[in-house]
Amino acid sequence: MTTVLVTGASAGFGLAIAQRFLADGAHVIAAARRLDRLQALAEQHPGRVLPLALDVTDRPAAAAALAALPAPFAEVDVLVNNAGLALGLSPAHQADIDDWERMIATNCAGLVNVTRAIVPGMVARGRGTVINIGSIAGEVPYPGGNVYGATKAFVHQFTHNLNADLIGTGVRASCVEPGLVGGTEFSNVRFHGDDQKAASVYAGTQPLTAEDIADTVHWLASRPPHVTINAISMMPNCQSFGPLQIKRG
Ligand code: NDP
Ligand code: 8X3
Repeated sequence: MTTVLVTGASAGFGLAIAQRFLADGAHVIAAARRLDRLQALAEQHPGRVLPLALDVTDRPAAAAALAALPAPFAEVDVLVNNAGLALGLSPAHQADIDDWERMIATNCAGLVNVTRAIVPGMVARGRGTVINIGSIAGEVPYPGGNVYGATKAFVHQFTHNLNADLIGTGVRASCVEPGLVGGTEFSNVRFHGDDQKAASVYAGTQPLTAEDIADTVHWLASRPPHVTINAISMMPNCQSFGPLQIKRG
């Protein structure tokens, strides 16, 4: 039986990813700060979900909780580092530095905290898949993307460097880098609860869905053990790249 740890499983991609693996019969450790939501998921799948109250930015607490996983959840086969957020869309010279600090703490330090706690067990068992949720923002700069994009570039490069270290261990890492995805709390969080501004991001578009991301993550985890997919970049058809900017005069 496969055991999957999903961070940020209380909403959006993380919830869809947990549900996708549960549909396949897996055991899922559903981790996030909002425990009530995780408990609701656990009630729908008796005995197969471990709801885990986890703030990925709290390294000592995260390390303790992940070192004490009970059977049958103790041996993680698939780690999905999904917990993350964007905060604000202001230009760098006007952005809130507290927002910057929280993005770095969550998207970079938090992801590293969980990875460092889980990967040694995978190496000892000689098998495991780490799937990190990056973003198109880690590849393509856009105005206001500043620190958010930089944190996702970190996720991209950390994934590749993990594979450099893990060669020959049976453990592999992948980075999924989506563009516009609707139906999650991402933009509500980015705009600090401004629902109207959040909804305007998706107006007139057909964005990707959390289920599209969950399918991709599930596909990655189900590749044969000799296959490593380093990264997947994905966007809806309604999104593409723009030109570089030139300021004249
Ligand atoms: P949501 O806001 O819907 O979900 C984010 C999840 O992360 C929540 O479950 C939240 O749970 C959890 N989380 C946030 N901070 C912490 C923390 N400190 N510790 C533990 N869990 C935390 O966003 P999405 O599902 O849209 O985004 C998921 C990931 O995908 C993020 O990394 C995001 O950057 C990335 N992404 C999103 C895209 C999009 O357009 N939606 C596109 C590309 C990438 P709780 O609050 O309960 O702790
Ligand atoms: C989320 C995608 O383009 O809003 O990572 O940064 S974008």
